Amino acid sequence: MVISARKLAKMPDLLQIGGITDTMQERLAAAFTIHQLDAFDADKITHVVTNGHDGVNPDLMASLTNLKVISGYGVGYDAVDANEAARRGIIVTHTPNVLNEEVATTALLLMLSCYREVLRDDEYLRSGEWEAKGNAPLTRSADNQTVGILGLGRIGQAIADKLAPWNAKILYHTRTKKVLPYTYYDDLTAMARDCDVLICITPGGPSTNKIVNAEVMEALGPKGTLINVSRGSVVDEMAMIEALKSGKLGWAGLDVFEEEPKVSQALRDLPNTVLLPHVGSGTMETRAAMGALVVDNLLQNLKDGTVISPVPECAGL
Ligand code: A2R
Repeated sequence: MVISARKLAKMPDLLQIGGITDTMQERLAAAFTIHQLDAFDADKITHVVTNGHDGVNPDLMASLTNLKVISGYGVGYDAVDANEAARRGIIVTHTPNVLNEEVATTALLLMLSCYREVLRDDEYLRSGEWEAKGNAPLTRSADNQTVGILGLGRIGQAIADKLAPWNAKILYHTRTKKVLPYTYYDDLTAMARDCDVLICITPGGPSTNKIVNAEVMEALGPKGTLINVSRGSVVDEMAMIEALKSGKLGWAGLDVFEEEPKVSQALRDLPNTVLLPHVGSGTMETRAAMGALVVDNLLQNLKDGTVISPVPECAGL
């Protein structure tokens, strides 16, 4: 199809921050003129596509005087100041729900890998130790554990559901008690003391910054397992490394880190960790669903000024 220069000139201007998939690119290119960060006219940009890691920094947001929508690829939006966006009349969107099951699977994958020492035993076989030394050392059973979930929202509830076949007893800590058949703790340290596994799945940002601190990790204890599939900022990483080194904390399964993609050598050197490169939602199926929602939000906004999945701060716009 030949698109006339006149039609191209009329297409609204979209600023792309970070990578997008080919399918997203194709759908967006049919409706927008797409600009990259190294060459764009700030006054022309009406829409932005970004991701949970890059977001939109405050200076950039302030410079985009005609911005209407920031469409984010991911459920977490702590890299965008959503309150400031709402104040400026900019709608921020994200991709809730479509990734619940995948991130929950990642949490289970990390928990089971810690309990059953999957990495150690894989290495035991590959290195020839099985043949040389005989059977691998025994591991711990992941059945019948008490699991504390920090943040029992959409994903937290999917994690609780997925734990049912392991006969887990579910505890949770949130700021407000939910109407759910699980045991509520208004104190995170008290919950950590009472559980075998602590799974973090709150949003990032100031209210959760380092709430999993040394005290919480010591309460979880030498036999305890910490799983983080939320944001690196939720856990005090230095304190975690010390606790894992000294044996005050037993194991950690981590998908997120304080300074991604940099991961401290100290953490990499620890044998009692399972580390993933932030792939909680990273399957082809789930990323396709997230990408579709990112584009649908932008296209719907072009059509009628609304969006499908605004973040709560922008829901009234
Ligand atoms: O505190 P509440 O009652 O608003 O419950 C929310 C909880 N939460 C917190 N819990 C303890 N201390 C806090 N400061 C705090 N802030 C929020 O986290 C709620 O139960 C949960 C968040 O649930 P949703 O909003 O449904 O988020 P979703 O889709 O489960 O995703 C959670 C996060 C994302 O923001 C990404 O950072 C990550 O998972 O992928």
